[in-house]
Amino acid sequence: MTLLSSMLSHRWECQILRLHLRCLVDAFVFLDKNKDGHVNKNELVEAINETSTGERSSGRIAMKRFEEMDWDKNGMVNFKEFLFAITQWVGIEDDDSDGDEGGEEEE
Ligand SMILES: [Ca+2]
Ligand SMILES: [Ca+2]
Repeated sequence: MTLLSSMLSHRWECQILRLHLRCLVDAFVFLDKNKDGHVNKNELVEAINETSTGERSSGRIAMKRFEEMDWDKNGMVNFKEFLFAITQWVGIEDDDSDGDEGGEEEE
């Protein structure tokens, strides 16, 4: 019984995760206008123009977001960078665990 319920909840989590992933993939595909697997600034601006109602600030915010996403600063955001940035913003991984032990950075 407990096994079953944990299995069910695990399945449920997978389902949610899959939904999230799907959303993220959809979002990325939406941004990647020429479908080369990277989102550049122009594509981001284009996407913003499509979605926003012509507010100037949204473009600036988008640029800031872009800089945040583009970890290796090559002017393009690939899906990995995109995914990583989203998880950072949403805080999927370690949300406020106190203590400063986790200062590892992989390079
Ligand atoms: Ca592209
Ligand atoms: Ca990049």
